[in-house]
Amino acid sequence: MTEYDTILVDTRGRVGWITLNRPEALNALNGRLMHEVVDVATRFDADPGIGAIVVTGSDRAFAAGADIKEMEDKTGLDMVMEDHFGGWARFAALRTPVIAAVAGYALGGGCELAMMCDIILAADTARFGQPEVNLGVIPGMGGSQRLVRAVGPYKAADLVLTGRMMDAAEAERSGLVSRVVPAGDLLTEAGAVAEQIAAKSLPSLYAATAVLDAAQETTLAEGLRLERHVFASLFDTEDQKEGMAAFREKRAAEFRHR
Ligand code: CO8
Repeated sequence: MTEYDTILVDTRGRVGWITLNRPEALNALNGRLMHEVVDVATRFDADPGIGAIVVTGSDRAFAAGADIKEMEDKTGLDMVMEDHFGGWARFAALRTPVIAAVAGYALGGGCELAMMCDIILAADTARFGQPEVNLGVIPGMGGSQRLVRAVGPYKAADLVLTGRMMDAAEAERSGLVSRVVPAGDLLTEAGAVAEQIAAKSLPSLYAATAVLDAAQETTLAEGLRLERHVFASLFDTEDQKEGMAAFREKRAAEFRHR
């Protein structure tokens, strides 16, 4: 596999692991890291041998935001022309389920990266925030939009306008975090959840992430129509026949596509 400078990459069974690895900058997301994450995530997404992806950081930081030192001297035009956003948009559109395993700081772009994932598992040490207002800017990788959908408009405004951090317990209460676990168990737990997901039929996983994503941006009526179509389409897969036959025969399903 390709060598990467800013991330560590591993495959364990059907789970692809991406570990952000810029310890000198608390895993700040620079352009290189974006390209590397997107490159490997796209490869995992195209590989039928991978049924789930885990993205994690270090004990100290999932990611402390976009790289401020890299951005500092840019113009607005630079941000657009150098496409500082496009890679992350591709990451957010992955069809393979992605789990963010967050310990320590998930701030700014780090919090936004976690919100691009399907499930957020947090260590009890995790701290989430959108501190961009302290830098004279606002969230730029989806924070103002995904956070509102995740925690509601008032909690989101509290975080975006004050720039304060919230701990794992508050993040779980607010609905941002799927589960909180002791820091020492984070990777084991993330691996277990990822393996549980990766054992399912890939077409149903891809269908599920597509309709869940659609729920974030469509009306209820439109979302229900989409769900019905996608639900019906899965009845043309071998895995649906196998899954339902296995239920009737009281045995574990042997999905072909996994
Ligand atoms: N960018 C660059 N370097 C960083 C960043 C960052 N976001 N965060 C930390 N670092 C560096 C520090 O500069 C320091 O480096 P050095 O030792 O060379 O001085 C090293 O990491 C360790 O950091 P600290 O010494 O500051 O560690 P502390 O434990 O004292 O503090 C904090 C930890 C509280 C996390 C602190 O580092 C901090 O406040 N970091 C910045 C958090 C922040 O403001 N994040 C938002 C950034 S803006 C953003 O994310 C916008 C996203 C949209 C961009 C869209 C285009 C890509």
